[in-house]
Amino acid sequence: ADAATVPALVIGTGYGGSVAALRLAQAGVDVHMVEMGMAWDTPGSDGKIFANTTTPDQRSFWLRTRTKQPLSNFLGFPIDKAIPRYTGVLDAEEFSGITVYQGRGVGGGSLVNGGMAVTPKREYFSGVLPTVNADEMYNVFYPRANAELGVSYIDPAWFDTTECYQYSRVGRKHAQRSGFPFVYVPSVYDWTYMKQEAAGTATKSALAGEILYGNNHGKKSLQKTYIARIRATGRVTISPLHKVTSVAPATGGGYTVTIDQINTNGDTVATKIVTAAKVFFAAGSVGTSKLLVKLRSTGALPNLSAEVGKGWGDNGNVMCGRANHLWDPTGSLQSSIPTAGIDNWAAGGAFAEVAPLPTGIETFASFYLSITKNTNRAEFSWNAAAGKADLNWQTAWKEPSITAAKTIFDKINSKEGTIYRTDLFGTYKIWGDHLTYHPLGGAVLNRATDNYGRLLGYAGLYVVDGALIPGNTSVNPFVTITALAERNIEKIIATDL
Ligand code: FAE
Repeated sequence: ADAATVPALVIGTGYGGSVAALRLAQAGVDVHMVEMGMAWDTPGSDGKIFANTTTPDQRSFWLRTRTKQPLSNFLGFPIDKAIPRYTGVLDAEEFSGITVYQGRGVGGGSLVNGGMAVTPKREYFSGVLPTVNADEMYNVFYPRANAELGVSYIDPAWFDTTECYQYSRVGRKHAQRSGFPFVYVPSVYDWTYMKQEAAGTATKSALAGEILYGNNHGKKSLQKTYIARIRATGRVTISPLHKVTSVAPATGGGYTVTIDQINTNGDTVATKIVTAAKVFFAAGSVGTSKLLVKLRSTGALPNLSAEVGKGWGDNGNVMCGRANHLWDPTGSLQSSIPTAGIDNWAAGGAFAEVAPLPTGIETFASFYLSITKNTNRAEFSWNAAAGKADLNWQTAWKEPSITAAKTIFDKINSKEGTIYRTDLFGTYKIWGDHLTYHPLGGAVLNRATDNYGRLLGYAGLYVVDGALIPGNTSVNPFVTITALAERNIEKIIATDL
């Protein structure tokens, strides 16, 4: 392959990568973005780009022959099914003690996520990013991130009346009767569009159960925000179905980046070499950490800090369901976009989102994703024999998360005279403690990098994604990932170009 040369190469097209690419391009730098997933710009034979949660198909999962749905069971029955192996949009990446769900494609996690766009409470920020100036974040970078991402709140009057949030109103009632603060959760969903879905004047997306495998309408994924503006600069090339496998110092300066082009079976069809003056790691917490521990151990970047790979956390994610009384239905029509939560962070270390179960039938279930204070941290290491990176997280490390979540749900159950559902994650299993949607850390700010994401040991290499955040954000992470990337790239453009 002939070696092309670019001033800046960005690995990954999620939040961190999109912020970096946009700001570099606006500063006059030509950027090449490399993305292992698909472009997600072409409809399939059903006329839709993304598959529905109720009918997963090859588009739904990254290189699996069987679905691996976060809720593996319903009414005790396993619901996973065979699908063709394909470069689908949701990766359920299995490590020894945890399955880490991640988005794959141009837009990264924004393609699959729930769109909950939460800025942490300022009083908790020093616990999230202790070395970052909070005044700057809350005066400049959080507002910038919220504006660029298109974050807004649901109209409370509509929330109070619409059929599709009955499940959330049941959640509010139960929270308040037990004395817990109920809060609205901001979102990047287009609320005007959702109202049109409810009125029957627009094609349904949130109201048709679209989530996890992509939203065909309504959700402002990065494709509609940062990436649209990236394209408008005319300075950025995006290469989907290209996976970075190595980065090493180039003779004469800069870095040699090795890239495998893959087909939709995941097979390598070509290997390309690009020389880049600067390389931005934005492959997500897991992707960036795996790549960096490999490069440190295999001799490509031996001077990377011993901190690389450390400080990984699951944002304390744990799921559970409660069985409601027959007189307390949650509704057969449930918007797939959560917009409400129960805040018991101060007293119990848990923030629980009232999540939908968009099955299309009445389930009499309330379902919750809790974000909890869990201080357990895992480490990535290179397994030379297997030729892959391992993560040493243990399932038992979720115990503090379950304890924190119980401060909310044991109390609600006792007040309401209800019980936990035991049919959602297996047979007689209450807690969804086997997974996370929120991987964070592995190249922690001011430890593996300097205080702006410059990798120690190598000038011109940067981390700009969720790998910088030490394991927990107290709320859903993408607004913080975006705001931190805005802060860091502003400094890097001012001082390193
Ligand atoms: P990310 O968005 O993961 O982007 C990394 C990109 O790099 C991906 O597109 C990868 O395919 C690509 N990549 C990886 N390795 C390579 C390689 N070697 N070569 C080329 N490309 C590569 O990273 N967060 C919230 O704040 N609110 C929510 O409601 C929410 N819901 C979620 C629901 C689900 C089901 C999931 C999975 C996540 C959810 N998240 C949510 C988490 C959020 O999407 C995640 O924190 C961010 O997407 C992480 O952003 P990064 O920029 O770190």
